[in-house]
Amino acid sequence: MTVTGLGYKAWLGGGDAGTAARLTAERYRSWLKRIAVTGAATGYGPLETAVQELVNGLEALLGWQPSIVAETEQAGGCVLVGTAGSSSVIDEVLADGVRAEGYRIRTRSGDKDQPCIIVAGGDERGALYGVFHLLRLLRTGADLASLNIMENPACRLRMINHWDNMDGSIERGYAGRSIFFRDGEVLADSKRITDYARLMASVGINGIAINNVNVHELETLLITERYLPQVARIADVFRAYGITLYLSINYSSPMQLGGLPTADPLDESVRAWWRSKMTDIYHHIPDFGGVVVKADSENRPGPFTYGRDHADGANMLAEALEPFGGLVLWRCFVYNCHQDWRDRSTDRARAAYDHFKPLDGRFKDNVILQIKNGPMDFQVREPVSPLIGAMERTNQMVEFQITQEYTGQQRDVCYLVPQWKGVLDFDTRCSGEGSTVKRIAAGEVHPYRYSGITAVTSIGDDSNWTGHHLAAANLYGYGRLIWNPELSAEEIASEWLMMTFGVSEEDPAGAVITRILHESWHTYEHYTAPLGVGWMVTPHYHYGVDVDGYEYSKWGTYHFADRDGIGVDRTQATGTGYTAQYRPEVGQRYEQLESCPDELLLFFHHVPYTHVLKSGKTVIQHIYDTHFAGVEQVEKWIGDWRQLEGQVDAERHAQISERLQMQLDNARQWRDVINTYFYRKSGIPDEHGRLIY
Ligand code: GCV
Repeated sequence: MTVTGLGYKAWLGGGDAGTAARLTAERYRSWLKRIAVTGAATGYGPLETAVQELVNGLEALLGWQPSIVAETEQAGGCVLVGTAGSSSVIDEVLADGVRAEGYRIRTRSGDKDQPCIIVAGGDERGALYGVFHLLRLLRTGADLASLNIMENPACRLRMINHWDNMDGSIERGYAGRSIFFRDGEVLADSKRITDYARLMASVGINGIAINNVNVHELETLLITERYLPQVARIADVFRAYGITLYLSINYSSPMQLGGLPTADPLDESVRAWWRSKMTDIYHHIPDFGGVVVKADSENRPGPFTYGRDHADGANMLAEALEPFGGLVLWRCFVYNCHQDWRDRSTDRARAAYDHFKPLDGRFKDNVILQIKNGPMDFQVREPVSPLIGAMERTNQMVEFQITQEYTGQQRDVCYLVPQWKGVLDFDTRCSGEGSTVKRIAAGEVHPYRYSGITAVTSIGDDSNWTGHHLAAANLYGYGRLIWNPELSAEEIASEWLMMTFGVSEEDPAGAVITRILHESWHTYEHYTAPLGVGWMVTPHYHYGVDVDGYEYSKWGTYHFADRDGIGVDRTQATGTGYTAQYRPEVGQRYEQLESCPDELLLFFHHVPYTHVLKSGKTVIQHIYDTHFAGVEQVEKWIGDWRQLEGQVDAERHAQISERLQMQLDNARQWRDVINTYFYRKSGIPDEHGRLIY
């Protein structure tokens, strides 16, 4: 398996050849000849890493190795990197406003010919993020003459979840095998882990859970002496990049590992077992972040077995972690996965809110509920989960999915940043107007002790990390967006493009890539499941079309299409009552057909095929039109991409061509199956007489 190439360098070097050709190195030489460092040596690492990254980055971009000088010698032509309290120069630059993990970058123009750039971190992580920012400025060709940038991360917890198993497989992974595990062993010495940590730190990620939330037999052992020493070595690598390591745990570990007859959270022997287990873990990893828990969900063990609830379960772990400052990230993806489609009173969308809302105030303050962005499961279009912001006295974090489980599996392009932005900008009204998801995640709406955002990652050991080269835009974009939710999807794409391909949107190649990215989410939505209904995918695999694949199964994911109409009635008036889980201002918008947005119509309402949308089209004509349009869009991309042969490096050009072709096959199949299915169900022909099989 090759681990070189431009895809491997991703946004930290993939575009450097192009960028270096554009940069006039001389222009930068006067600023970047030397590096001085000042900061408390904590042994923690990120400050040392920051300097190393700067040295390497300058060498790659500008072709020279800056010398490292002591701060006292620091004069012009120098980058001074330091942390709060380490020198008067740094403290003066930090002044007010820079918080933990934040930074300020300022050009000091004292000596005109030999100016100096100061990167002042609120702490070591802040200094590292500041250095990555400076390198980003270079990679995007910015002028350094009068920098005065202050950044603080919006959220405290900025995490990544891996769904990696110890045999090396990745649940919902589409880019090769795990970089952490292989054949039951931990790959503690792999250089890839360092390279991965670099990529993640460069976009501000500060916590990573390395194993799947479905914790199987072998993974249960990760918290034992057999594996903890190796896991600790991964934690060492992460630490140098300011990343805290977390593990997913098996709720029934006291039985499986400890030989206890029960895992009842109120049983004193179980509580003692966890306390002692946490002591062991912290012995190996003194800054262990804590545990991610999927309990009583999709057949995983949990407190329900003992007649206890989620608060009992989470609090028991929280108590054991508390002395060490560890956290419990308790997932809210809990629903009845043994449903009967004929029973219309059970609605999977209601489950998270129904389970957790009544428990508000009962969780300890080192428990954080981890809530998927939508009430179902990462569909191409879903409303925002009504649980987000609904619990005032319980810490929360939002969970996104970068891995494209339901959005094309990194064979189809689907730039997800616009989708995530829609979620973050959504006003829940939970505490009056302006209670947006991004403010809730930032802990600004309710006084959460901990809050933030996490996401299931998309990487594996493929040489380009994400399978599809363009899928790396999602990984980059996720980090940038949760650091600063005010960035636009366009700004993020533009940075990524320049850093990864060394071109801007002005270049022909950049223009095509940008257009494909920005059109991709809607295109994917167009040729797949219409108007928010979701789920018409091949069961289990979740790629490719199967309209009724889940329709009569136990998973609670129905579209209820019949000869008269389609959609799920989730209204209070006649349906499952799900709309009542939102604040009235929001719920009423969805409840009423007139105000429900078209793109979510079938999520909330069952309507006849002849129902007229706000767009003026009938539902059935919308289905036909979008499915034809989606395929045409992909055909257009293929034509545009072909024109770029010779303008994008051959390896990336060929791979993207190949994937676009797969996408076209997928889109055509979806179009034909969906259109035929609904033509047969409704008996209504396409107004434009196009070919429907
Ligand atoms: C890790 C969906 C996915 C599962 C995943 C689960 C979860 O059901 O298909 O692969 O399990 O979500 O988020 O726990």
